[in-house]
Amino acid sequence: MKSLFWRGALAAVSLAGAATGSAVELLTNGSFENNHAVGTVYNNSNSEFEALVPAVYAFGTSSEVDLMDWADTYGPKPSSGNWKIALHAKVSTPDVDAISFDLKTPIVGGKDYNVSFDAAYITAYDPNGGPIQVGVSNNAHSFGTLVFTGVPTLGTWTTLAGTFQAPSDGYYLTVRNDPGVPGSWVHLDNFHLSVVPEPATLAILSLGALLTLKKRTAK
Ligand SMILES: [Ca+2]
Ligand SMILES: [Ca+2]
Repeated sequence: MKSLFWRGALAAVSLAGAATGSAVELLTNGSFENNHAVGTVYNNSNSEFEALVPAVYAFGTSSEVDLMDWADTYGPKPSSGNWKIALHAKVSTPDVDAISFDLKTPIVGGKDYNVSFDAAYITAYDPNGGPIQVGVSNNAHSFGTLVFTGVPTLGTWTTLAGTFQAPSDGYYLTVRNDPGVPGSWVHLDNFHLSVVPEPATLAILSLGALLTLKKRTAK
């Protein structure tokens, strides 16, 4: 009985380890490293951007997404790898840039997800540093439902991260400037999305059940 107990306990502990271990990345090109550019290309139209960066789409009405490499002198160097992007909320119109990411597996409504990315805003041309909004969508070219908002810092990277419960199933994670804050040039890199691991408490509960079982059998 003892060996069976310890085998069960070990299984429960390894289950807990699996639950709290490294999360599976759902984005295929969240750092923009997979692209066909040879150097910085500013102000790509949505279709130009999509031709340059596989598995990432563009659909904002600003339609001028910047793809920048390590040699670019605006803002901080890419926070991951050699490439970053920048999204622009125009100064005098409500036009914003927007992108969406392909997912390895679709988002499942009701499940909890962790999202994180690095953001910095630059005042070279625009005064503001408006928030960046993240959504879940079934359409690569529409924002879908807002699930997270993060506020960038001036000139240096800050990691913006949060957890959200998916409002519905979704095939794309979407990103845009907050349309309510015009005049913002926000640099972005290092996007990650993963399912929040099942609570380790499940494993702890099963360990507790085994301990109770052991007490009973010991009597
Ligand atoms: Ca990158
Ligand atoms: Ca631009």
